[in-house]
Parts: sequence; structure tokens; C-alpha cells
Amino acid sequence: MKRIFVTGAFGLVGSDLVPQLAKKYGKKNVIVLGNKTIGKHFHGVLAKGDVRDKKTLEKIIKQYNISEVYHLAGLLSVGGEKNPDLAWDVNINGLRNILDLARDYKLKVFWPSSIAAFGPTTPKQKTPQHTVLEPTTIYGVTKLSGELMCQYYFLRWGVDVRSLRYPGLIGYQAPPGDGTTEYSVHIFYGLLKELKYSCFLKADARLPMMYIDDAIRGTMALMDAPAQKISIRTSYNFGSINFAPRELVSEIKKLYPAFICTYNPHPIKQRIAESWPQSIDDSQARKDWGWKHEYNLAKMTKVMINGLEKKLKVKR
Ligand code: AKB
Repeated sequence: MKRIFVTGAFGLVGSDLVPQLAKKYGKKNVIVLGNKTIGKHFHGVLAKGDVRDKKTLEKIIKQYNISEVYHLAGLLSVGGEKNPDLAWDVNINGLRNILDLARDYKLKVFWPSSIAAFGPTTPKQKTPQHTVLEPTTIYGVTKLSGELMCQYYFLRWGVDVRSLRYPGLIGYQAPPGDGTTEYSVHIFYGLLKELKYSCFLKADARLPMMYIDDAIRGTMALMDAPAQKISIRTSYNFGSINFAPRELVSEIKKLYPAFICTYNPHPIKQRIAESWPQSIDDSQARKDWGWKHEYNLAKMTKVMINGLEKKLKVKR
């Protein structure tokens, strides 16, 4: 049986991924990285440490006989701009530690890249798999460097590391992180808490997005695919829907007509959004390992509202 180690387990992806991994491989086979505060209330196997501390990671890998790692820990775009040194330290040194250990202990690894690896010089529509990559955020710089590091460890040492360029992910299990596309999660909290939301992007800031269930299914499918089907060892373009805040608002208004959204673009967040693609060509992922999304904007909006109403115990 696989023994799986998950870092960043309490973020947007981890909060939905860990229960799915536990369902598939058994709760005792999923080991989650936490610290003094993170994971205090987690009911499962919790190992304490920091992704920048290689010795502790190595101890955990040996103690639990780990065979597979989902290395999700990292700062996002807005958080990265607040502290570029920390973003580099966590995102790059954390990944290097995991890749070194994967090489030494023959571990299979999943690591998320992002649409942030692209930049203002990348074609914006149906952004191809192979294209110009000149990111202008520290987060994007760490994602692009990380992609190249993953490919290097694969080519040089045969490390089976797989990656997806996540678009903006939308889910309700975890609170929204410090990212740019996260307006699309905050908006649902604003809706249910006070029937209004002040959006930090312009109404027409179109970005590639995805409902979390699609992202988790795609991530697990990539990890399950036979190695010979994986032709991309940097990171796969990974797409489903794309929309602008204005379109999300009109979808929400179909269910909550009284909802009011105002637009107060934040200069840094808006600039980041404008540097990213608006839609993604993910045909390589579809061809190689059968990627297919299931959620459109309407379905995602309904599921988000239903899920968050239950979580927050509000029904308007
Ligand atoms: C962010 O906005 O920083 C992230 C991402 C697209 O990687 N959600």
C-alpha cells in the first residue's frame, strides 16, 4: 500500500485532497505535515515540521516509509509580493528539499505550478503548452524555476515528479488564500455574510478558473497515469472555465438577486491579473492522460453557494 505525505495539507487544495487520498488509500496511510498551530484539530496522522527543514522531512519520510509526496506548501501571488524573500525560501528551498529526498528515497512527487508561471509577454488567449514564460511576480518566478527544477530532476536522476499549472481554484473547505484569483472565493463569503462584496479586480478581469473537485480529480488522475503517458515534465497546462468578475456576479445574482458587488481594483492585484492568461490550451493534458473537466460556471456557483451555506450555517 502507498504511504503518502502531504505538505500544505490545510490550504485550498490540501483541504479537499487529503480526504480523497484517505478514502482511496486509508487514513493511516496519509501523513500530513503540520506545525504548532496548523493541524491542531486534524483527525489523522500528523507529523510536525517545516518544508525548509530537510532533516525533519527526511525523518518523517523514513519513519512512515513514505512512497509518494503531494508537495503543496507554498506562498501565493499576493502573499509573495508582501514578502519576496519568504516566497523564495518556502517555494524554492522547500521544493528542492522534497526533490532531493525524492531522488534519495525513490519517491513519486506531485507539485503544483500555476498560471502565474506565464507573464505579460505570453499569448493571452488559449495560452499554449510551450510558449513565452516571463513571469513578473516572485510567485511566478518560483513557479517557473520550480518547473525547470522538476524537469531537471526527472532528466538527471529519473525522479517521477508530475505537475499541473493550476488556474484560479475555487472551493469552500478552506478559507481563501493570499492570491489574486481568490476574489472568486472571497465573493461567496461576502455574499453569504452581508449580501455584498467589494472586488479587488476590475469587472472585466478575465482569468482561467476551476472548481476544486475538478482540480482534485485531475491531480489524482495525473498521479495515477502510467509514466509513459507523461510527456511533460515541467508542468501541464490545466484548464476548464474562464470568466471575469462581472460574469460570476451575474451568475450569483440568478440565485441571490439582491447581491451587490462593487469594484475597487487594487493596483498590485489588478496588475498581477493583467499579466496572466485569460484562457488556457490544455490539449496536451487531455491527449496524454485523458483530462476532462466537469464544472461550468453555473454548476460551480450553485455548488459553492450550497456548500458554503452549510459550512457557515446561513441561509438567506
Ligand atoms: C494566485 O492567484 O496567486 C493563485 C494562483 C493562480 O496560482 N490562486
